[in-house]
Amino acid sequence: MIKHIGLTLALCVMVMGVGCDGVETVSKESAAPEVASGVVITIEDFSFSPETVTVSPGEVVTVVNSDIAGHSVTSDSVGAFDTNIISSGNTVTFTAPQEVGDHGYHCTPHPNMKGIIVVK
Ligand SMILES: [Cu+2]
Repeated sequence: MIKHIGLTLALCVMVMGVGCDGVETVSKESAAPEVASGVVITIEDFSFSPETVTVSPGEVVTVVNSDIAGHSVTSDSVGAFDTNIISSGNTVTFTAPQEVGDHGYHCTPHPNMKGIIVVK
């Protein structure tokens, strides 16, 4: 199940260059896996690096999964943002919330993995 979702996501990113609306990918405009100069969160050794990032409202955040396992960046507040499972070695983007403040997030399969998106 989890592997299947990851594969589907990977295929969508590679083939279509856009997010999969069906699996609730937040970014709808530019999900191309290009590591821009913007904010990048790297996942390694079952943790987010850096754990706290500061962004502008609606800024695109790139997530690079350099770990051996699949992980997600999922807002603690349900529905704010969710990358779904990012397979090992994959890169995705999502759009930060418009709402100013601290937005905690976690990894769905590993709830002990936590981070904060600070929007200001
Ligand atoms: Cu994880």
